[in-house]
Amino acid sequence: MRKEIIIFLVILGVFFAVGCVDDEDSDESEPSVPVEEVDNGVAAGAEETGTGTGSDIVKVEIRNYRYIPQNITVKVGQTVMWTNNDTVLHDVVGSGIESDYLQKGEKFTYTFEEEGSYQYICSIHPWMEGEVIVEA
Ligand SMILES: [Cu+2]
Repeated sequence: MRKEIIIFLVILGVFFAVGCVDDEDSDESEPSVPVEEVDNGVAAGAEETGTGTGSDIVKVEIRNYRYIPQNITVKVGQTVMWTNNDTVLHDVVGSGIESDYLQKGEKFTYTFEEEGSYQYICSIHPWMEGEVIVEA
């Protein structure tokens, strides 16, 4: 019985020690994260209308298990850039598109050279759907 209590206290101690180390780590690495998020937020906001007119790169944000905007229309030759803003992995797969797994903050770009409707999903969360319509 006493042994169990001692083991429990030791585990508790380790837990707290790890917690302190984690805090120090996150303090050090934090400055780079907010800058990136602000950047992405502004960029995604600028393309909320879902059209790519006036810019060669159209941005799609992945957030809360959704592609935002879910449907976009671009011109032939335009590039779409997806940015994962979730802490879980996502990807962009379908209609010939195949990204790697994207970690938080990672981007994937794809240039559409032919007219058509390109439907895609996240292979990890197949209910996540998006579409790119490419016009001449
Ligand atoms: Cu996903």
